[in-house]
Amino acid sequence: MMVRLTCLLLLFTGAGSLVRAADPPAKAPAPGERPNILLIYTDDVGYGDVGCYEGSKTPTPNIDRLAKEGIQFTDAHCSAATCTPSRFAMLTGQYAFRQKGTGIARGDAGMIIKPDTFTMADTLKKAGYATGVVGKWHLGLGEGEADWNKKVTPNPADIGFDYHFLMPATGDRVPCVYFEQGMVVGLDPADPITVSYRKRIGDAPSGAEARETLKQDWSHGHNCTIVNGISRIGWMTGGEKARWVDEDMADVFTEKALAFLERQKPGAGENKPPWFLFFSTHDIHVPRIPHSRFVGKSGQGPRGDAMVQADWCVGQLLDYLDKNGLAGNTLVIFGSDNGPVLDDGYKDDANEKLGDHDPNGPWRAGKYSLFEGGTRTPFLVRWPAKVKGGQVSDALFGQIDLARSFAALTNVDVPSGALPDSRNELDTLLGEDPTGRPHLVHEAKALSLRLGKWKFVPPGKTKEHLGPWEMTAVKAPGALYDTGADRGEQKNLAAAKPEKLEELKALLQKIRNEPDSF
Ligand code: NG6
Ligand code: CA
Repeated sequence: MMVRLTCLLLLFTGAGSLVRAADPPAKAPAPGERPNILLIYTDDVGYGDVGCYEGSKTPTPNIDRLAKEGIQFTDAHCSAATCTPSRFAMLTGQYAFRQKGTGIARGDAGMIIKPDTFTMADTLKKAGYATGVVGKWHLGLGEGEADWNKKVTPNPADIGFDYHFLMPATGDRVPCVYFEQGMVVGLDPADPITVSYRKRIGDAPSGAEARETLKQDWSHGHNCTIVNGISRIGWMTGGEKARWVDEDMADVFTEKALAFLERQKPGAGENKPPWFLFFSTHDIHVPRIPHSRFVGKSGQGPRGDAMVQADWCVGQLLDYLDKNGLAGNTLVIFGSDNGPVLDDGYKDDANEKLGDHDPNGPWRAGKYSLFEGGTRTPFLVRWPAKVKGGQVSDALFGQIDLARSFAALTNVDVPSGALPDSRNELDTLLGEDPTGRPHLVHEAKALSLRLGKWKFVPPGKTKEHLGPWEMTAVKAPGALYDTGADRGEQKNLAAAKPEKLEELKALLQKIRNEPDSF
């Protein structure tokens, strides 16, 4: 099997190019040269949801600052059109389709990234960094159906994070509690937590029964246990004092992130290693319940207000870097885990109050879709010590490449077989390579593929619009678009360019068979 695959690989890579056995040796950084890394990862934020991107009517001055002082990417992608597989791919450098069970995770899913996986966090830990993650996780915890009253393992400490403070899954899934260093925060042992995704538990009225009491009504799904006046997916009893208050969540995450940074500060005469913080906002995922000080600030209802709130969080972190003299040598990266969605299960006026704001910018469809809007998301990079501000990059970039690019940046040897689909694209990340990756897979149940500007969408059905959706049927042999000349993927060139279509199909098959970096 291996021999056959290797032969295939050699065939497809063609003359002149060699199979990548290992990364080119990274230049050893001068002492003190390695930057801190702040990876800001937002949820369901579309290309047009950030003020500096085409189509946006949302004020995000703090995020826009990253573009002004760094690089704004126009063709950067998360790996998948939903959260769990995108996060999995970014942290493991492996396309999610290679591992079963990487679809949207339940709130009681076991940890999806196995402890023996060498991750982005392991990479930076190996480089000597202090590593932390604060915010949305949605990659499972424990062995599955965890007992939340005890220490839950495995957890992010087993995949390279020294510190974690998390929302276990999503805001719309139980358990609705924070989770820090393996434990639920603020749990009263006299009021234990039980969580179930199999059957109803407890006798509290559900979101389906007590609809008139809800702070924000649901539109589809989300009608099980009510927490803080909002009904969720799944059932939960107990843990009353530990339950989060949605309105305070952005403040809580920001405070925990700043506290992590504060702990990395060297004392007088002390040396401390650089740090890596993965700051993962809940905004702008549903339920969108921003703090009262952001309500009405976007003119777009709760969805836009949640974006203003996310921007505030970014502002707090950037201010901290400024005040502590850290801005110059901190690599700040801003991204999103999938494309935009409007009605994602709650009646929060996302469609009604949209106005002329364009969440997916010029791209087609959004979250859940195989079209560009599914993964083509805002992506900004700032590192004042190394990167000139005010740049725009049209390079094809995949978040899946962050892990190996960080390895190159910090001069870490990646163990053989690790980060299998991740490429060292440090030059692209820092604005030196205007082309980027040659190709990139996009996952949304099925797989689509970009090769340069060309895009292949396989035959089958995929989501259209931003919720409520329609299903679009792509007929055999699939669709071929030129995303350069035809940004909205309107002109299917499959019949006009059958060889190009075959080239992309064959390449996708090759990548399916064998990770790209080998
Ligand atoms: C869907 C949920 C949606 C959201 C999504 C995951 C329903 C009807 N829809 O199943 O609201 O939670 O899963 O989003 O329940 S993600 O960004 O975390 O992938
Ligand atoms: Ca998401």
